[in-house]
Amino acid sequence: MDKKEAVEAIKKYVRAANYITTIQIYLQDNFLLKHNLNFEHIKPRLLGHWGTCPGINFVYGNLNYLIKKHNARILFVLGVGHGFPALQANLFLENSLSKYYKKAYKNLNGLAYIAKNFCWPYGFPSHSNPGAPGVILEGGELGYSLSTSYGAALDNPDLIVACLIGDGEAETGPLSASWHLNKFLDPTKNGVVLPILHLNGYKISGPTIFGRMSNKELSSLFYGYGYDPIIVEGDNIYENMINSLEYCYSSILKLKKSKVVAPRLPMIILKTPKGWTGIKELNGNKIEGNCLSHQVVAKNAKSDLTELKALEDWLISYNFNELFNGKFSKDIELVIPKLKYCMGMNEFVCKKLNLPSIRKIRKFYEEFNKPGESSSVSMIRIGKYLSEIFKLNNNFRLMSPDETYSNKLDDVFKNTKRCFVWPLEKWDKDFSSYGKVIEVLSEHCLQGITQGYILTGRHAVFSSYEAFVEIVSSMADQYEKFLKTSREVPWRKDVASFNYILTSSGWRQEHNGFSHQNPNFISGRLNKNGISKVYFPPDANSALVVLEECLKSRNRINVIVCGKTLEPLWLNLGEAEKEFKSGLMTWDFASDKNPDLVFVGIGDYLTKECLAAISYLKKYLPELRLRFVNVIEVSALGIGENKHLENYFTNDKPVIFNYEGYPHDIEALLFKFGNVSRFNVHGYIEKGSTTTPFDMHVRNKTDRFNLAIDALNILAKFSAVNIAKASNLIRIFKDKLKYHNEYIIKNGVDLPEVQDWKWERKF
Ligand SMILES: Cc1ncc(C[n+]2csc(CCOP(=O)(O)OP(=O)(O)O)c2C)c(N)n1
Repeated sequence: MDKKEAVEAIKKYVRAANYITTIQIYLQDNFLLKHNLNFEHIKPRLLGHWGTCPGINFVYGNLNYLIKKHNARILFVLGVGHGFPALQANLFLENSLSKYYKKAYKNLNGLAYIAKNFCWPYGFPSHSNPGAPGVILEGGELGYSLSTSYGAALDNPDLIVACLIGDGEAETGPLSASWHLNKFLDPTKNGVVLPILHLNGYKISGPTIFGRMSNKELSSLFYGYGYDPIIVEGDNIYENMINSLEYCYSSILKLKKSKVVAPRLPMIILKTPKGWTGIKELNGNKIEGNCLSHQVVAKNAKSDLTELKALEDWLISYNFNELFNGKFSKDIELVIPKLKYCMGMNEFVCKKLNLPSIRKIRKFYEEFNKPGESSSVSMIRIGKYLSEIFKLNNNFRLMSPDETYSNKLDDVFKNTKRCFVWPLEKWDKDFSSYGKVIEVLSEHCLQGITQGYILTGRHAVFSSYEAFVEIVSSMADQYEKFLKTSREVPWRKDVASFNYILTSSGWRQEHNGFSHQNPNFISGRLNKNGISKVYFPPDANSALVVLEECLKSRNRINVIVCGKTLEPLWLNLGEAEKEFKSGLMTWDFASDKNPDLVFVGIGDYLTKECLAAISYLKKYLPELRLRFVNVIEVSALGIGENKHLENYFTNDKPVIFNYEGYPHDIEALLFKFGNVSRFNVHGYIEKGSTTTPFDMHVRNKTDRFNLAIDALNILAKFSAVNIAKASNLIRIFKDKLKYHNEYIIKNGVDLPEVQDWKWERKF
């Protein structure tokens, strides 16, 4: 096919795709317009988005031609998920859709099937989704296409990811930051992302910022980001696009072979009218080339004759019967690649991750004789373990918003580096173009790149400050929806779990204070149903056990919350494994039989305060019977569903929780347990400042003294302790709190009694 023939063939392909897109939005019958269009043929609810679709069809058709010509391997990532009827039209045309939906075979019945079922109850949804072949991004919440694409390209050297970005989408914070991800992919070792910024000029109800920039401004901006931008527009847009894609492809191949610092990869800025080829004008309003074409044009077509006629004329204008007579015309087939190269056929299998054995490698963990007698730092242990994973694998990445050192994971630099393919100074430490750690100060970018990496078959850990991971809460929500829907799609393959490690928690923020205290991400994950698991390993040994299990798990979001300070070890490896299995465990070394009251610790620092409260209470009231339960995994706790929780919490005794996050997380779970008045939950109550570590607990009433006071009040109420005795002791603990306050104001550090506290009690 020469170029002229190719242009004509692609034009026909796009015409067919535009028609198939349109009938999905509007028609429930008469799909080939065999009869004059009447109200009966129109769907009762007109749903979907037209405006972006013709641009998607144009890009898809042109990419198909490129793939066909070069047998290129291209993954298509659609940013504007609301353009799904277009994507679906292309999946239908290339026949990848029928691989999973037998009724969507490429014939008249298939055409009727996809048209009727688009945006139909129990049919196809309005947005790009896991039920569509080749899709790794939902695209409903805009802004994540480019970072997801970079994640897919990482360590996938044979892949080109064509990422179609809406110009409205490009205004979002996450997308704006993602342009810089080209600094982290050396094209000689990774795949390549080809960004296509779709400048149709409009969002929902007004112009886009990019749409009002001059070509010079656009070129300068993207040149500055490190791209080689090509603007595709104008009367000869089809020829222009073929030439531009050809140029991009050859430039990519060249850069993949040449080792250069700061490789300047191509990108396309595509200018097409919004709603291109649709209704030009309706009721005196400009539609094509305006935001009025964003969603459904002529939305009264089921009841208004003028609008029905406008729709009919529009559909007739594609002259679809010339392109399809039960089969598609030869020209169209010439544009479509062999099935195995089609973009909808991209499937990724979860690669094996070799995990070092915690038990075999002594440096990861520590054994001890007595709980609390020795100490360790969870994050350092984790760093050693991750470092070993880097030694054994090439399909693993650590993502960090500039915090690998700060989060004490720098042991990983014994076996890898931070990735950077832009110029480096000789004093820049632990950087190289092949490093497996991605450090960029954008949680959004890291979230997107991790999603893309995992959904294309690899494994990753995202380590963040507890407070600032909240920045990506909404992205994580969307990702969770994607995973949830994927589970309902039988042919979707397993993917590695998305593993977060949250550290620098609100309980140890003496450098920073109030701004750095926020456990809300944890609440968000717990609010979701079942796909997220939140773990609170109480010490370094259990942190390793949890991490290993999370890395083995599939199709989940795992959140591991642990500290980076030197803290007591409570569990040997075997005990940690046992607790992990049940999600919670009574710690015998801190428990009496038939307790009067149960303490429950959730979180490493909170556990320590509980145990300290127990040791104080037992010191003053040795006859008091207490139990300590540690919860390592809240989401699996399933209070109300787990039939055996009374084995831990008794049937009727008071229970005091001391919890890492907002008390409401636990209160909501306890609601189902019945007899809730006996539960009392301490947790983060939004109090903080730049103060001592212990004072952070005191302000939120999660410290040992406030816990002890609470216990005494309750025990007195339950008649387990004599009221006078309880009052007396409460006074002692209140005095301790007063003294603590005076002491820290005078000395700037915590009381020696607090700092030097060690678990010593024998039960
Ligand atoms: C983060 C986010 N904010 C708002 C919306 C609502 N929304 C849906 S489409 C749209 C306009 C998108 O414009 P653009 O990316 O240019 O897409 P196109 O014009 O090609 O349809 C908006 C604001 C959204 N989906 N996601």
